[in-house]
Amino acid sequence: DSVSSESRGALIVLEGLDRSGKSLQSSRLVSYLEGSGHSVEPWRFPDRTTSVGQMISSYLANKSELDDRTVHLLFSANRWEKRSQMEAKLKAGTTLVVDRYSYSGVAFSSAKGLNIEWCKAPEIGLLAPDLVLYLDIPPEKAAERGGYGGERYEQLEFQKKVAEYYEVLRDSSWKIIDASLPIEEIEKQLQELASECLKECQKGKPLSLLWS
Ligand code: NYM
Ligand code: MG
Repeated sequence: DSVSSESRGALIVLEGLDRSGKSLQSSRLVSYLEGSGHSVEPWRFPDRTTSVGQMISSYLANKSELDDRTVHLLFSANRWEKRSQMEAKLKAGTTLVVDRYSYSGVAFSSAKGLNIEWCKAPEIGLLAPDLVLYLDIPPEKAAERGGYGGERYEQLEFQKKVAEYYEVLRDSSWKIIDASLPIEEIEKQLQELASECLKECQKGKPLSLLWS
């Protein structure tokens, strides 16, 4: 029969170094999409509310020590434990704006010296984003913004390595946004890119899986 299911939501991911402005832009994008009448939710990884997320959070706060590979797998597990819920929401027509995803997982762990292919492996089979918005900022400039929260990884030298791995991961589908631009300018660019993406999903673009 010709009855098509209600159109699905889009999986939109924001990536970038610490202090690149992801969190602010994510929430502004959510407000914009809501205002345009879409069903949309803000998500973030790590999701610190789960028990896995609490282990990650305490590690990031330097309150516990974990082996590098172990914590890598915890970050991945934190996405896996949310996968079915994400899929259900997307299929029900809700767009998810996600602050960090598998690319953070691979870039940060690779920057510690872990093999990049090893880092990608546990991400295989997670939902692939429909849109990756990369907020591009020179590490020095992000560091100048101050307010590094004092968590693990929030150091200039380390962030420089993370930036190199983001560059290895990025493909032609990523949208690279100059995160040094004024906030409103970035906001406008993200709105246009997200709107375009939503249209494609509404037209029936199928959900796909990482890592491809
Ligand atoms: N991070 C984040 C990882 O190392 N691996 C991951 O898979 C994810 C999602 O956690 N410095 C790192 C990047 C950040 C830190 O994230 C906490 P946030 O967005 O600052 O709460
Ligand atoms: Mg941070």
